Amino acid sequence: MNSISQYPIFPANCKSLLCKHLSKEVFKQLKDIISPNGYSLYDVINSGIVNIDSGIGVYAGDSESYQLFAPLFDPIIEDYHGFKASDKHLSNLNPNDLNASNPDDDNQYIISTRIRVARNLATYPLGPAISKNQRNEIEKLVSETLLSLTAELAGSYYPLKTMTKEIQNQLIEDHFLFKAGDRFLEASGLNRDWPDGRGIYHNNDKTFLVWINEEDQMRIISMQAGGDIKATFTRLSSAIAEIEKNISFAYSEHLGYISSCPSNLGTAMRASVHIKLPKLANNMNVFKDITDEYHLQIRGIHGEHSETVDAVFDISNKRRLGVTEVDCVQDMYDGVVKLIEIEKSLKI
Ligand code: ADP
Ligand code: ILO
Repeated sequence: MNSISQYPIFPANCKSLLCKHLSKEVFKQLKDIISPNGYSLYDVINSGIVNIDSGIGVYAGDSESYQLFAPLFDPIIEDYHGFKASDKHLSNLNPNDLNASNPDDDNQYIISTRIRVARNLATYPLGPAISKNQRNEIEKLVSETLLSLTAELAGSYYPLKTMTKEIQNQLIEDHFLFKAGDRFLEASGLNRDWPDGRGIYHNNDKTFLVWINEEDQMRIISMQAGGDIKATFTRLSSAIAEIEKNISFAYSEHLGYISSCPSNLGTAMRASVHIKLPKLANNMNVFKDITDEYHLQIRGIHGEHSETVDAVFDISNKRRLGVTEVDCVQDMYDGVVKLIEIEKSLKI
């Protein structure tokens, strides 16, 4: 079992929510707590200690971690999501409630749309605290469930262990597969026994994909070329409903869908477009004002912590907890409509 007895020293330039909210008092209060799955304060904070440039810096090992280490998690959750310990989360995955006709019918700006949710199983600890056997059991249960899907969702499962390096690299390059060796996940314990128990399921068209046992036990993804955000959401919503017939997801009335990183709690949804905005790229202040107003995040096109290429950006919702899934997609849609309008109006 990992433990920590000394209050960690953070460098002066540390900006993570961990160093902001781990006071000496909170440290003292939590340092000897161990969750039912053997997860300690050391495990919660190690990623943020090893990676001083973390934005958040903490991971949960099980649903119980969020209660047991609440004096640290609650202020981090409130800071990131603006969601208080007394608030309740609500879910709405009904595509009929989404108001989103294609904002880019002639395909001038939006290259592709992707919407994903994270899911973990109700009856297992989260990835950072899971055993190798448990991880393998999850791989079996989830892949068997996916292989029973029909029609548009029907596809094949590809375990990482037996995948050639060439196929793996091509899937990463094409934005379908997770990368290996993420240093934030490494320090949280999420990469133990890699690549055992990990893999990807996808349908023939690669419009419906599921990552198994990466940061969360499932990342359920719907994606397609162009800007039909509603069609992408509709596919995701029906896939989730099909999977849920066989698998119970970890969910709490307060925090919604339980994820290993507190940034994904609630809807666990990231709805994004890859969008080409060369003029806004020259006017980053205007760009950032719009993304702030519409609660959006800007990423590079090779995933989190990557840089942009040729003025193509990954634009996604930032809010995930205390808002519904429909709200998340609507945030992204409304912001993208505004970005396209301003891009069209700019001279250079
Ligand atoms: P996540 O979305 O699961 O939090 P990442 O930001 O690392 O994680 O993105 C995972 C992969 O999905 C990356 O390869 C990224 O380029 C790809 N991706 C994200 N949004 C889109 C999109 N709208 N179109 C195509 N690929 C996308
Ligand atoms: N632990 C990293 C990443 C946080 C958000 N991203 C996720 C969930 N993949 C950090 O604190 O910067």
